[in-house]
Amino acid sequence: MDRWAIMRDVSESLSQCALTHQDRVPIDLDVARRQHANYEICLDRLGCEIIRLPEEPDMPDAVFVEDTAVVLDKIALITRPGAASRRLEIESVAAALQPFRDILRIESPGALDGGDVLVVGKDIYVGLSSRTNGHAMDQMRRWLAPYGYRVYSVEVNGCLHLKSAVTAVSENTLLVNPDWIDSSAFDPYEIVKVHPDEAYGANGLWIGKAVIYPLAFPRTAERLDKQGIRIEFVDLSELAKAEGAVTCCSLVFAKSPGTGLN
Ligand code: CIR
Repeated sequence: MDRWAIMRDVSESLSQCALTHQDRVPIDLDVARRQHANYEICLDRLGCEIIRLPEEPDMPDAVFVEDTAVVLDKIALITRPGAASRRLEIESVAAALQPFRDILRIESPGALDGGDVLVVGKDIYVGLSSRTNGHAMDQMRRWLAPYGYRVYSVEVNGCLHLKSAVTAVSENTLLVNPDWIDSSAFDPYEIVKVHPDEAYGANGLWIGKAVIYPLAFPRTAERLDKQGIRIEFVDLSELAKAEGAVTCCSLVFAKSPGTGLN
């Protein structure tokens, strides 16, 4: 097991989650919990030791731990989520990260959701979205420069987060929905575009040997397969109704900083 993965159990209040681009539809909590458990098994299979935080019954979106922190080699940046309803989620995640990384924090008036942060090596792309603002990006640029990171901004339109529109699926390949971002920002990388019928298909979780990817997007999965990318399928249909995707449900980071593991 060479990575940690912080996860949090699904909240019983999930059906009261924040929604921005989707209509509210009934969520089957039992199915959501089962799917979440299968996702955990998948992480375990890919070499992640799970740190499971207890359910937060009064925080509907707390299962989406990705939004509360950005974990880098030496430091963890605790976010200040753009939705005020989510700001109580951060302290327990900060406490869980404390033993492993030095902690930095986004400060007001900065607002940042981890879902808006794409880290590719030393390049950090920050989505300017309804949840993340320029103040947060400026703070990141200032604080992360001494660690050798370059921080770039990317406008996000039409979806919740930058990582709804682009994720890394290998060291040099990005999976992109070009309708929601200007993909020329990512010219140095090989680009795989989502199938036009699968707008939400740009979110995959790359963990070394494989990409954890939703069953819901078979045509995009075919494109990844053609690129030689190994896929571990998961069904996250219930969490998708809460506008969640694959990356949002965990914070994955290397146990030994500096080993270059993503
Ligand atoms: C929210 O609106 O904050 C949640 N319902 C969904 C958050 C999904 N997080 C992510 O994509 N990183």
